[in-house]
Amino acid sequence: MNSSFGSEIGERPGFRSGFIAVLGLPNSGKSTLINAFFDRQPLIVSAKPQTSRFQVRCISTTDERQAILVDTPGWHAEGRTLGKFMRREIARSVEGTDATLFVVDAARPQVERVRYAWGVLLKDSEAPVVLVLNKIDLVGRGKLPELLDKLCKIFEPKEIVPVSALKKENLLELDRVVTSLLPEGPLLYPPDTQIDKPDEFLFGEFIREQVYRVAREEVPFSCAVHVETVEQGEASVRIEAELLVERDSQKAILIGAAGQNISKIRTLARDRIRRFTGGKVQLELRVKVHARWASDEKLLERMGHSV
Ligand SMILES: Nc1nc2c(ncn2[C@@H]2O[C@H](COP(=O)(O)OP(=O)(O)OP(=O)(O)O)[C@@H](O)[C@H]2O)c(=O)[nH]1
Ligand SMILES: [Mg+2]
Repeated sequence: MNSSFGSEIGERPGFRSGFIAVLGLPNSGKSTLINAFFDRQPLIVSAKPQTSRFQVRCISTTDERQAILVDTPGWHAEGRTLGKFMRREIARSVEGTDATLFVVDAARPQVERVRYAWGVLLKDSEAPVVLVLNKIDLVGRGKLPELLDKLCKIFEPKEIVPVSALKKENLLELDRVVTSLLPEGPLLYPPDTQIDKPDEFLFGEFIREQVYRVAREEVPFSCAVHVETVEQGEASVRIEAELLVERDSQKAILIGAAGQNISKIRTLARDRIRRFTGGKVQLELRVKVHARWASDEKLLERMGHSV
């Protein structure tokens, strides 16, 4: 057993560890589901589809197991360079995984789209698949058995678990299933690690999350955040970031009349970062037009800080 982390966790006989890819259509609640495993919400979430763009490993450690839950962008067949980049991020997550959670929105199951995504994503994977039927809080209890039965027949998953990630319903059962699917093994990350991305990435994502909340029309989808400076103080952090958009008109929307929107984004992002770090946050934002950021693979890779 691995004892290099100087902790008893992970040294017990029967300890389990491994990778769980979390897949599904956009907006099915993948990131919300992973966040529910943590006190501090490491992932960004929004009511709009196509929020997550990168593969992000979140590490949840208990006395019994270390589950590395891999968040992925919602699967979408179309899209230019960014779409291709996102599909590659998903494909990377499926490789070498110990199990897959395929999240389906109970309120909008979209069976045909799920069937297509399932076929494409899992064609080379031998890992067991758990169908997580999420958002059951939005569906009448009477309708649930029929829906579960239907999905079971179509997809024949190893297990099917109805949950509400938002209301934290039935998550203990999901945890039990996840744990049972992990192989016995040592800690793969130090037990206090929660996410395998650097701070710049997290801060950039927390800023981007607020763009989804504040900006209208297509602006959030056309916006990327490039964190230029992170200066860590004793109990504070100073962050400078650029918000990249593709057109002048989007820049105008993002800034808003008399700077209203950007100042709202800044306040919300500062609070979100503060909730995560627990310290003081100084945040400076600039909006810049970069017509081709979404087709600049190198820039996308840098923003995703692939590890
Ligand atoms: N009512 C309800 N809403 C949920 C639940 N889980 C997630 N949501 C909402 O669904 C929306 C999408 O959630 P996300 O976690 O961002 O979904 P995602 O699958 O990560 O989306 P992408 O990253 O765009 O693929 C948000 O508004 C969530 O609050 C749930 O169990 N019940
Ligand atoms: Mg997401």
